[in-house]
Amino acid sequence: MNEIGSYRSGVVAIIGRANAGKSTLINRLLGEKIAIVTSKPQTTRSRILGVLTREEVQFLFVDTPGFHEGQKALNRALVQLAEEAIKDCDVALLLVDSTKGFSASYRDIVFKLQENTKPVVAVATKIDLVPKTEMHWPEELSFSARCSVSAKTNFGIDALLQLLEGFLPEGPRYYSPDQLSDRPLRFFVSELIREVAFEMLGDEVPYDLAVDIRDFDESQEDLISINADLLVETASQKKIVIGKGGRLIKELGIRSRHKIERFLGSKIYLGLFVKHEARWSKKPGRIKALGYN
Ligand SMILES: Nc1nc2c(ncn2[C@@H]2O[C@H](COP(=O)(O)OP(=O)(O)OP(=O)(O)O)[C@@H](O)[C@H]2O)c(=O)[nH]1
Ligand SMILES: [Mg+2]
Repeated sequence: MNEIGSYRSGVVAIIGRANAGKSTLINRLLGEKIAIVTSKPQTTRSRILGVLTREEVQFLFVDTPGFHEGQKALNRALVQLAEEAIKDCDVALLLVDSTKGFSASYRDIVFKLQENTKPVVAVATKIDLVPKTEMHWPEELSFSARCSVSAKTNFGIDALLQLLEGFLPEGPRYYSPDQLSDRPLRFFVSELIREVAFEMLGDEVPYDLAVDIRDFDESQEDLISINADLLVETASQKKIVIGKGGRLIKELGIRSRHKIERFLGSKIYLGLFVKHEARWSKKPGRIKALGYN
């Protein structure tokens, strides 16, 4: 228990390689879905704030894009987001998928963390998928703490929160207790559509696909009307997303509408339009305008 008046608050950056389980963990920590999750790597494209307010502490969790190679402007921007999150946090969680272990590909992240003077907690994720063996963490990195979690079964989640509380400085309640994130609703809507597209499309198209909410109209009492463009980079990708006789885009629309209605707790109209916009993922200004920042 803290002394009266000594409220704690601070930023906890969640970092790690693509597909390590960062977004699943932030959703579990908050008890609410604020970040989309897919089985494919490089799902997250934004720094997403998730606020967890307790009586004596406010955690400002930041989900980040996974570290990955890739030379497009989009790829570089994503890695930069994760790097900035490391610099701006009070404590960093370094997530490593326990089914994969601490591979050599983590070296770059390790170097960046060593430059940083903030505490780093090593977190082995997805431990429901591995037999109970200790994760091997490299000797050269001295972590402030180590733990194992499963966002699926909830194992280790409360212990992680308790541990993190100890790393947060004294500070004010930055956000009101009912505020979950700093992003507008339309951002979450665009992400839910992207989540469906990621799972429905093969391996190539999702990485060149962006969702641009053109309008979000709440003026009607019992129906929110949303029109969104699905941007793709080539004419052939446009054909794939539309599908034979428009079947794929229709199914994508139905699945997206269900997810968005659950999220908003309201009936919605959803209009989806597939647009060929060459090179959007190579234009830093466009990437930012789409909310990937
Ligand atoms: N079994 C199991 N699967 C998990 C767990 N956490 C995440 N996953 C799965 O791992 C995959 C990747 O999860 P994400 O949360 O999207 O991973 P991420 O690190 O945010 O990925 P990027 O945004 O691409 O960097 C998804 O299929 C999740 O369902 C877990 O605790 N247990
Ligand atoms: Mg993610």
